[in-house]
Amino acid sequence: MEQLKVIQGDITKFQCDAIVNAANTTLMGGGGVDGAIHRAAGPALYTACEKFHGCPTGEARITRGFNLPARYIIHTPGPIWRGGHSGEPQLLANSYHNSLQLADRYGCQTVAFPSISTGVYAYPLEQAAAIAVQTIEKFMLEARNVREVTMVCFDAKTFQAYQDRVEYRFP
Ligand code: AR6
Repeated sequence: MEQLKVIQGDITKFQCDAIVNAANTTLMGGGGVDGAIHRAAGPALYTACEKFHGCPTGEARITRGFNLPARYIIHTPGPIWRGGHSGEPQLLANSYHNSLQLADRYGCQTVAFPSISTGVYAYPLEQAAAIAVQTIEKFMLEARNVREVTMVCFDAKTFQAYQDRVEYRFP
C-alpha cells in the first residue's frame, strides 16, 4: 500500500511535515532517537518541551521542528516493555494513533515515525511492527490531511521487520 512506506535511514534528516519522536514521559530528552532529534533540532527544542511539564505514556505533544527539515516534531512516550501484560500493546497503539491525530489536526500531509519502544524500551520488534502497521492503516481510513506515512528505520533488522509486516498485509 503506497500510503505507508518503509525506509532505512536517519529520521532527523527526513523531509516531511512532521516527524515523531520516541520520547520519555519527562519530554526532556534522552538517548536513542530522542537524543538525536534534540541534537539536530537545537537547544530551542528543550525550551519548548519544558513548557509541557511531561506527557503520559501513549499521549502526544507537538512542537516546531526548529533546525530540522521537518516543520513539526510530535513527541510521544511509548510503553516500556514489562512482559506484555501491563497494557503495552494498547499503549503502543495509542502512541501511533495520538501522534497521527495531532499531525492531522495540524494539517500535516506527510508524517515519519521511528520504531517506537523497540530500542531502550525493549518492545519485541515483530510485535511492535504489527501494532504500528495496523494502527497506521486504520488511521488512514479516517485521516483528513495525512496522506503518506513513512517508517524510518535506523538499522537493517528494524527495516526488515516493518517491511515484512507491510508485505504480509499487502502482498
Ligand atoms: N533515526 C531513526 N531511528 C533511530 C535513530 C534515528 N536517528 N536513532 C535511533 N533510532 P529508542 P525507545 C531507532 O531507544 O525504545 C530514549 O532515551 C533505534 O535504533 O530511541 O522508544 C528516550 O528518551 C530504535 O529502532 O526509543 C526514552 O527514554 C528506535 O529508534 C527511551 O529512549 C527506538 O529506539 C525510549 O525508548
